[in-house]
Amino acid sequence: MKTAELIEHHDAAWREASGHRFLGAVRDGTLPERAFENWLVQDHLFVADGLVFQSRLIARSPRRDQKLLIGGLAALEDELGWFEEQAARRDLDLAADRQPANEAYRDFLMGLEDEPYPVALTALWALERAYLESWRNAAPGHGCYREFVAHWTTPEFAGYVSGLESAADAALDSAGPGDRERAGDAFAEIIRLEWEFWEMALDGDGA
Ligand code: HMH
Repeated sequence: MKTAELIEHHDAAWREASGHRFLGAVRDGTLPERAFENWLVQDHLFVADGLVFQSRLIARSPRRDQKLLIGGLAALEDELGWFEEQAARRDLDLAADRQPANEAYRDFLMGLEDEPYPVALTALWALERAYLESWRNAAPGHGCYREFVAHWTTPEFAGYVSGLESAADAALDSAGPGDRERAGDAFAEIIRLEWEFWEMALDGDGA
């Protein structure tokens, strides 16, 4: 299955994750600030873990994907800086522990290191695409959330996600049926973890 078919095949779960009520609350302004800040601190940890995952993926990527993935890695490092600025502005302590859903997500990403490249790349595409789609569903965002929504829905980010889509399609094209099936399983798991991550942000801090 190729990337577009994966989304179609998991349509209901895809829409539940990328249309989670957290995002509706960002859009209409009913999201408690504490829930947003809880999410911000946890997502900073997630991005730090993502940077490790992506670094290791680059080490085994084919020549044709190096530029794309290295560009994405540099963007993740920028993103960490951006989270740090936002946290400083809001006086948030970033030295928090991972909440269980975040820990489970990290464990899954680390486990992908033992999976074939097309499987891990499909997972990377899926998590970035889900993130883009989620923030699009929160657009334009209410009040103080607007700048965040704008930040995660830029044309540059959308361009990166379509680059990942082409790369994942190329990798899946040359993969055997077993690897394709594992890529489908990884996609389903990413969608589940994305849903749990939003859920965690709402539950995790008294919201
Ligand atoms: C939970 N998924 C989550 N956080 C992110 N920052 C991304 C995806 C995109 O990097």
